[in-house]
Amino acid sequence: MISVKAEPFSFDFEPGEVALIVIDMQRDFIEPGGFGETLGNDVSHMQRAIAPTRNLLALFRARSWPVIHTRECHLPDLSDCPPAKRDRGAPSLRIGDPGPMGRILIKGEPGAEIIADCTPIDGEIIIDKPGKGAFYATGLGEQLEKLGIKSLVFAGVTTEVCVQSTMREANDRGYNCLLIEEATESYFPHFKTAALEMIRAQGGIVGWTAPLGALQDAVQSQFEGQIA
Ligand code: TIU
Repeated sequence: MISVKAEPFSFDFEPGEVALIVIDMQRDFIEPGGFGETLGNDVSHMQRAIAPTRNLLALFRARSWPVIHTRECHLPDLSDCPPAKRDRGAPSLRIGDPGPMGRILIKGEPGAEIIADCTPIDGEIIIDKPGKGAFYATGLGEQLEKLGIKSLVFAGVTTEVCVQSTMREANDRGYNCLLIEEATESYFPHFKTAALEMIRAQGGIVGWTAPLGALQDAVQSQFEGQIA
């Protein structure tokens, strides 16, 4: 058992039963000209999450623990995009429209790809999802069951939208969920702060949060002196 100094209390997990889920670290959310910017957001906020997420990926890869990447995107014919999602508001470009990184939020287009710093490596799972939550209309639940996962560590963007939605879905399915505080970002810093508080309030009503260093320390002390 590994015990992480987390909030609201220790996050304990078995090494063979943990997976990392990196939510939507895609060019469409992180780089100018993508979906995030078409909605009117300042995408520069996302930069802060990149290095911590890369370090978190390194930690899981060093131990050969499962890593899952998600991508919010839609089929080219938009058959999996509800009109209510595409038609809402007044974005500068809508889902499926051509933009500087190809069609906005469409599978296979450059904008839907994961940023270079977080590129999946062989053996890692990629889940394409049409919704904000990664369990909706995907095979994620079956994949986690097959792997015997009980605890999930989360990173990615944005904190209060796809990360929190997926944590809530996972929590309802019985997973213990830990969000790494520096490895997630919002376009609105005060929403990130509020989302972290919401997650761990009421005795961990949705899950736990911890700094990356707390997870690194816990893993290191567990395996100290052992051969990887
Ligand atoms: N707009 C926003 O904050 N987020 C999303 O639309 N998707 C994700 O969070 N990935």
